[in-house]
Parts: sequence; C-alpha cells; structure tokens
Amino acid sequence: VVDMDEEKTPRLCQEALAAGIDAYTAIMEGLAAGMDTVGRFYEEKEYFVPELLLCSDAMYAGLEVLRPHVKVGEHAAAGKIIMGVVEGDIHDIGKTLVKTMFEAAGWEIHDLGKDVKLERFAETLRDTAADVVALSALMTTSMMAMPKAIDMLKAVSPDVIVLVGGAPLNAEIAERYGADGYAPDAIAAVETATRLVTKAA
Ligand code: B12
Repeated sequence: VVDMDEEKTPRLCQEALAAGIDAYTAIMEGLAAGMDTVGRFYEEKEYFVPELLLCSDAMYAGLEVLRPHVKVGEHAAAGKIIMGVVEGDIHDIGKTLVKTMFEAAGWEIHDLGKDVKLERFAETLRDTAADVVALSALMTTSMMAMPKAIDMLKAVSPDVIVLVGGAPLNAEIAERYGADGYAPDAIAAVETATRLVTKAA
C-alpha cells in the first residue's frame, strides 16, 4: 500500500491468506496499517494527494481479495444499517472497512457512499426504517455537519440509533453532537451497534 503498488498488494493479500493469516487481521494490520503510514508521510510532506490516491487504489485492490474471506459472525442480533460519509468529505476507506465488518456480521446494509447530502440519510431512513445510521467524517470541517444530520434523522425516527466515527471524532464529541454511539474502529463499530440495538429491543 505504501509503495503505491496496485498489483503487488493483492498478490501479497493472496499470500497472506495462503499462509493462514486471518483476513480481518490482514486488513487491519496490513492494509489499514499501511494507510496509517501513508497518512504520516502525507503529514510529513513526503507524499502528496496523487500519492495518496495511488495508495488508496492499492489498498482497495487488496481489500477486494480479503473481503470475501472475512469470517461471518453471529447473525442473531444483526439489524439494518444505513452508512455513508457526510457531505463535503470524500474519504471513504474507513467507511468501507466499517462496511466490511457489518457485512461479515450479517447486517443488511444501505451504503450511500461518500459526500452524501444530509437529506439523503434522512430520506433513506424514511424508506428503509433502518435500526442504525452510521455517519463517517475524516475532516474537522466535514464532521461539523453531523449534529444537523443527527437532528434530521431523529426527526424522521426518534428511536433510530446514530453511530458516528472517523479519525477526528471521539466519544466526547459524539456525545456533544447528540449521537448514540461512537467507535474508534470497524470491529468496535459492529460491537457498539449490536449492543445498542439489543439494548433498545
Ligand atoms: C487517504 C487520504 C486521502 C485520500 C482519500 C481516498 C479515499 N478513497 O478515501 C484523498 C487523496 C482523496 C484525500 C483527499 C483529501 N484530503 Co485526505 N487524507 C487521507 C489520509 C492520508 C488517510 C485517511 C485514511 O484512509 N485512513 C485509513 C482509514 C482506515 O482510517 P479511518 O478513515 O480513520 O477509519 C477508521 C476509523 O476512523 C473508523 N471509522 C471511520 N469511519 C467510521 C464511521 C463510524 C460510524 C464508525 C463507528 C467508525 C468509523 O473505522 C475505520 C477503520 O478502523 C488522511 C490522514 C490520516 N492520517 O488520517 C488525510 C486527511 C484526512 N486528508 C486531509 C485533507 C485536508 C484532504 C484534502 C482537502 C486534500 C486536498 N488539499 O485536496 C482532500 C479532501 C477532499 C474532500 N473534500 O474530502 C486532512 C484533513 C484535515 C482536517 N481538516 O481535518 C487529513 C487528516 C490529512 C492532514 N493531516 O492534513 N485524502
């Protein structure tokens, strides 16, 4: 991923699987860890946006290989979830990893993608009556849309569980924004959503 190699990354993912490495471990300790390094290089001005784009292409190529092998968890408590990256923000790698884990846990997913207009979250909630809406933001600017999005969602359905996440968020901001939950990573996101849905039932 760090070498921007869209061919070698999926090949290494195949090798990891063949070596018996768990797919989720390979995603988090391989692909996502690579993106962390890429982020550091960007901050140190060693990499710029074109490099980031090539790294994310490599990361997605690897994810294609690993995703089908992520172990499917307990289906019992699975629910229906809407997810997306809020408007003004096109960083979708984290959201895609979160999606992968919800998929593995057997949730029904409505992925709205990136740069999603706030009205679309509310409309989709109206159409699907989902249990959970997961909002992702990677920028301190875009995350400021979250309180408004949460208000709009609660106006459609006061009982909907809104989960927020992304690098600039934390539990304190999430609470201040009126979210029902926050999680720092993809596995914790599924655990938190499952706990909140079970509690609400
Ligand atoms: C890759 C990257 C890009 C790529 C994105 C490619 C893609 N398809 O996503 C590209 C090149 C497109 C890009 C563009 C830009 N970027 Co950029 N980018 C990054 C970078 C290096 C890594 C982000 C990433 O993918 N991390 C890896 C993933 C796995 O981690 P994650 O997203 O945090 O997700 C995990 C958790 O947060 C959590 N999570 C995520 N979402 C959710 C949701 C829920 C509900 C839950 C519970 C959990 C959860 O689970 C995930 C998995 O564990 C970061 C720097 C950094 N260190 O974060 C900058 C960064 C986010 N970018 C930044 C900037 C400024 C930009 C640009 C404006 C640059 C420019 N001048 O054009 C544009 C923005 C365009 C826009 N409007 O959105 C800044 C944001 C600063 C700020 N204001 O906060 C950062 C922080 C870099 C920096 N230090 O300056 N970028």
